[in-house]
Amino acid sequence: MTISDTVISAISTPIGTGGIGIIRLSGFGSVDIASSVFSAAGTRRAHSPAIPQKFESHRFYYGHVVDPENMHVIDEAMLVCMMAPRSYTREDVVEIHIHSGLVVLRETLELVLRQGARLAEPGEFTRRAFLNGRIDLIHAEAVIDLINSRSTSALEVVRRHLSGELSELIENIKNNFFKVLAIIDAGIDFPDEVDEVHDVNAWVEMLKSSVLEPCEQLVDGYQSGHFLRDGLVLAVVGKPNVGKSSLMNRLVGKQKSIVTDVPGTTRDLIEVPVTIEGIPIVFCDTAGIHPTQCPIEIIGIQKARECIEACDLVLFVLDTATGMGPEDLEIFENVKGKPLILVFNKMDLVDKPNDDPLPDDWKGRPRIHVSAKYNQAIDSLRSMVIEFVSGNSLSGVHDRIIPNIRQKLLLEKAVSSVKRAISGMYQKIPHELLAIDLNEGLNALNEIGGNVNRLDVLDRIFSQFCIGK
Ligand SMILES: Nc1nc2c(ncn2[C@@H]2O[C@H](COP(=O)(O)OP(=O)(O)O)[C@@H](O)[C@H]2O)c(=O)[nH]1
Ligand SMILES: [Mg+2]
Repeated sequence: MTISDTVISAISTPIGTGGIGIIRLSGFGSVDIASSVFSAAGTRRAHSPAIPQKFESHRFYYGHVVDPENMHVIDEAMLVCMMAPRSYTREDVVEIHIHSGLVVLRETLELVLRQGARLAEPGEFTRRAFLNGRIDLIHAEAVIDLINSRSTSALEVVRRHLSGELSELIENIKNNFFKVLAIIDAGIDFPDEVDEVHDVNAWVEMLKSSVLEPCEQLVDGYQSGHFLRDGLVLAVVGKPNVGKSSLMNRLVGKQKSIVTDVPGTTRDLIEVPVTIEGIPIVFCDTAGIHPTQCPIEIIGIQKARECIEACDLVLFVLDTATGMGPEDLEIFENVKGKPLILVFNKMDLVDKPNDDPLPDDWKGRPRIHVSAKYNQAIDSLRSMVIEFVSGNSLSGVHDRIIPNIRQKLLLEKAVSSVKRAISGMYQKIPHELLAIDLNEGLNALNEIGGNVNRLDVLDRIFSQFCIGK
């Protein structure tokens, strides 16, 4: 059962120096194409390309990649065929393992393309696996995450998705949903036998506990834990010259941002991804926020505001020496809706950090005095960041399923449809109208697992892959 008769091919290993590189082919006819450029050792084919070869499925053959036009040997190789449906794509798949030099890899790929294969698009192998029903969309997305995982905690999350736990959970919720829908449908078809939604409370209870709450828990899982997978985005924010760039450089352990005593040095957003204690964190150094006429700074400040909007945690940097000013108060208005740590920098300039009372709405925020320049209390600040992540998500990462953003949006859609249906039940709206809301919720859940009719959605998902996967 193939979706397409075209054979696709790509280099499936990263380009660079390494022991081996793999060219992968998938589709009906891939064995013939591979066979035309490969000669198994110890056979007479090495001298005559016309002699046919047979390969057993799932068995490695040693031989050479040979250009059939001139019998020129390109490299030593191992070849393995995985015949449909026992393969990654459920189609006939062939892998040719050769040395990983870019030249031999390209030459071999070129040969394969000349023999009739087409260059695979990013994610096309996995897309075929999905379209051939070998994996659902949740699994396909977990493969992307696995490839992109930058930390052990992210990997842990992904493993659970790969093992099908999220798919199972969604299936369960859907089954519960079906039960409720079946009864409501019965109400539509046989209105006399099912005397309306008799016990509204019982139905609401059932919808709440078996559909609404599990969906909401998954949405919560995203809110509090998505940065385990996507990385925590941390914005370093403050007015010019308070030491934001110095602080970021300290935290990431590299001189990534330019530091000078000229206010307005950082004009662009500078993003540095690092992994701290297994957690991926993207530090963003931002332009100092203040009133300015400079057009470059204005763009930088706009980017800083967007970064604040999108980030998970703000380090709001203040100058201990000069104290809090009206500009700081104004910046606070921009960041107060976010989880934040107040970082009083330049503590080296004062004998004793001043303990002036903070404005009321600043109170209760975690705060710390540091010196970015002299590396004082930076480790404590780093611990506060880790603590923030831990408090939010690390506890129980092993028994947590964390959906991705696409899945979360669909879960939210399901939640709001079910809520609408519940309020409709209380208002005793007609069954037909209830069924519309419930069906909408069910469709959203279906879409999570891959019941997606829209090509653009699939294109977007699979384009996140690299070529060769
Ligand atoms: N004394 C002292 N100076 C600092 C400290 N952190 C930064 N600076 C200085 O403050 C100036 C502005 O620093 P920078 O990191 O560029 O600030 P930004 O504009 O907020 O990014 C530079 O001259 C830094 O050397 C600190 O902890 N103590
Ligand atoms: Mg700066």
